[in-house]
Amino acid sequence: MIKILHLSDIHLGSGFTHGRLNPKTGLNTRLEDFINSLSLCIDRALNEKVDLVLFGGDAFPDATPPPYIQEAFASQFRRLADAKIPTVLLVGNHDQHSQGNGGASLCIYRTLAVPGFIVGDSLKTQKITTQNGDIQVITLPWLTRSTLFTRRKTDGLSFEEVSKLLIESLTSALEGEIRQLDQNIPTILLAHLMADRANLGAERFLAVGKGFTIPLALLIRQEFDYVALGHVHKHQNLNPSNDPPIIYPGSIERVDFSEEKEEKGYVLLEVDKGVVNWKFNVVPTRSFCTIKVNVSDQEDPQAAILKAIEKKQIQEAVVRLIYQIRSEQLELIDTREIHQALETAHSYTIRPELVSQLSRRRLPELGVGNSLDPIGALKAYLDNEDKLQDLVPDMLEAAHGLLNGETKIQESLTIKQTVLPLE
Ligand SMILES: [Mn+2]
Repeated sequence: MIKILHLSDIHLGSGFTHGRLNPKTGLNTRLEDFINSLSLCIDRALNEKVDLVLFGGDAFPDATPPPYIQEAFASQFRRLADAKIPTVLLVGNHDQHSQGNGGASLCIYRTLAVPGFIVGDSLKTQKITTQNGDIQVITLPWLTRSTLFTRRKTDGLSFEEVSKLLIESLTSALEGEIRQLDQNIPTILLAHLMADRANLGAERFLAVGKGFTIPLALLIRQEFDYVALGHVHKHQNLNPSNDPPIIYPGSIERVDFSEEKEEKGYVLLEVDKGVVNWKFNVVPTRSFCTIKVNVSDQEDPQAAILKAIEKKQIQEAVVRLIYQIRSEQLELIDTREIHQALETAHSYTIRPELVSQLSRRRLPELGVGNSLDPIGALKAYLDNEDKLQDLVPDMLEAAHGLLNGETKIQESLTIKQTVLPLE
């Protein structure tokens, strides 16, 4: 069996706003967190003596990371080169220049001819010899319209038309690769893409512009023993019947709060022609913690906020406190005390949200998609207003009268003057 470590979406150098400067190193603590996670992945590859490492793309937030971040990435991957572990670095959307030209941040590894390193920046089948036998890896980097066509072919076409052309073009190009595969050795497709059944993580906010969605049917091929994906930050297997497994390992660290509840890690797998075993491995990462509390109906909003903070494990976590409050309650808030309560967090933000007194409760019966006649709407309103219960028969009668064009409604209206409470 050939043993492989599959990781993806490193995004080294992102999320600095959630960190702080480490005075000892001069580095942002979130960069240190990301480097730590990456080094745990590389440690595992070395300890397991894997035969191959597959990186699914998105090394950095963009194609031109500052040199010290490039260096941090390189010094981790160098450990694989030193141990003579073949490594494939796939190009993700964040690694490409947004204009499609100018190469990718990872191409330097090919230029330098790092032994055993392959950069996947085009659709190509790579035959790799490992200490436990040969394997073929088809690399499929992030596709843009310029990857598969000349500009003229797509000029004037809508996004949907371009998308359809691209899928057609990709289908035949992939078919071409599949036909020339060696039938006797295991095959892996390594691709950076958005599959049409993927459960989105943060990537939907990070991507610049709209990308192409690839139909799952294109990936479920009996010729593949394992499909190693990158792009979506939430770990998942898109093909639970595992024929083949279609795996997003997800990002190795939390890029933002949308990944608060996700476990982060990498996949270890063993593969042979027609046989595959894989397992997701969790990397311990810094926790993110959202504290959201509505204190607008609290007599002591300060106490309610402090209590909400107390309930959470905020030690060394990246914390965001969001509290909803009425403007006249603001003077009851002692921000100094809240800062103190959050002191043990790694970093935190505080966001008060003003609740307008005029904002009304929303009735689900009156929501979008429900159509009610005026009487139905009035009934729904009255059902939810306890204070008006005594008036219900009169008001309904008056409403019926109004709708029927009657003018004799004076009597019932006079009552309202005295009783209608306005909130
Ligand atoms: Mn991506």
